[in-house]
Amino acid sequence: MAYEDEIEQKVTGNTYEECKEKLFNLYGKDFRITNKVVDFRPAGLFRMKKKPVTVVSYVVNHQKSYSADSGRTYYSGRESEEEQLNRNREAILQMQSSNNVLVSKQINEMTNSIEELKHEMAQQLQQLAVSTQEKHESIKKIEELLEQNEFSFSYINMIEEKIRNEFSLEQLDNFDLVERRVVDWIGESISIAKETVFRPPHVFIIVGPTGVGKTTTLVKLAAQFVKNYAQNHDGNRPEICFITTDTMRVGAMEQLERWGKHMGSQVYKAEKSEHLKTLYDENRANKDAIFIDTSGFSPNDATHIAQMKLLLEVQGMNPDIYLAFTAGTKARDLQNIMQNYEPFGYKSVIVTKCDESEQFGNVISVLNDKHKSISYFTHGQVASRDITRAGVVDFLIRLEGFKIDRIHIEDKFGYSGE
Ligand SMILES: Nc1nc2c(ncn2[C@@H]2O[C@H](COP(=O)(O)OP(=O)(O)O)[C@@H](O)[C@H]2O)c(=O)[nH]1
Ligand SMILES: [Mg+2]
Repeated sequence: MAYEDEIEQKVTGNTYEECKEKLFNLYGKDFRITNKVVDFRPAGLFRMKKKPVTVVSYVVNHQKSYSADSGRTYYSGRESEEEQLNRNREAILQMQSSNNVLVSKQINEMTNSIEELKHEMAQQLQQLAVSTQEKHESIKKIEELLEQNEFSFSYINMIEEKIRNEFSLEQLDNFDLVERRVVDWIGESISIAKETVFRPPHVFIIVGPTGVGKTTTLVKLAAQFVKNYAQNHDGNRPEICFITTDTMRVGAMEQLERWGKHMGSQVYKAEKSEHLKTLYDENRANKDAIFIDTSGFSPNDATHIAQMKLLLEVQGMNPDIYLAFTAGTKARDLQNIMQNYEPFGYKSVIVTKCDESEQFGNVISVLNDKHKSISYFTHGQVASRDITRAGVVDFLIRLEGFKIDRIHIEDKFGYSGE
């Protein structure tokens, strides 16, 4: 209720709280609410609904007045109606302008968020475009050819990367050019072992998993040695012998003895490192070459592998150690074999049973990955014939589906014996 000398005024809002806030913004605490009613107004698009409106009546404490620009100033006496109206108008303007600042700040923040979102979405779209980007036809074709040849996933990636780095989009359209270059890269990725210098007694050792053809290959190496020696020594035969350290396999000794007899060479058996040392010492002075056979183990049989490594350690023997594995072994298994036979310090590998395989991408990929070189291929069961010194061209001419320019690769990588 207002007293006689007081002027009752009204303020409206959606809620009572809103009205009080409006009054607080205008007068601080210097007002007194005299009445409060809730009214209903038509609202909505067609003004069908009625919306509640709170009407608050109030009086202002007249000791004080409010100036729009300087906040509170003391005022004595009653202000005229016009002054009061002006004051209220100024206050409302001030409130509006502070509201405007707030609203524009919020708009700015929203604009920034929208910009950030736009930027983020553009980035995501770009990434999506790259990941789903259609590969160039030539790259796709090369990828298919490499897969067909059983190259490993990482080898194929390496070649793709090289293609992207080396060729312009225009050059990529020329598939023959890309194909020719890829064949060159494959050739360059193959490392061929250098022939070792002949130092009698030259000791050959082949290690590797069971059944890969170690014994057969050792005999082939011996046969080849005899043949080459005779060619270089006026038809004279070299003095050679075999030593088997294979105590695991039934008939291992007999298998070798058969060959020894055939070649007119002695065959010895060594079960321990001391035996091997004694045999080596007895034969070193009068043999041109000594061929040592080993037992095969599963590549995961670390204990036996370590035992055999100890057995083969003979001071001063300085053998040529080869790791043998079959051409048809999966790339992942080859990785495992090469890793587990690493303790022998093999210089190069012999890829056996190439006659039973069509693709060699697995071998090329793993040798490249492990930085190992290859010395021989074997390709059959005939000891006097089925072994060849490895050459890059031998691998390249066996690439399936690739167009091979034989003259170009022979000029680039050297003549192949085949
Ligand atoms: N097709 C084919 N068979 C081979 C080759 N080398 C060895 N073998 C055969 O593979 C089998 C196991 O050979 P072996 O020398 O006893 O293997 P080891 O257990 O590693 O000593 C034998 O039947 C051999 O005749 C090859 O190059 N091609
Ligand atoms: Mg054997």
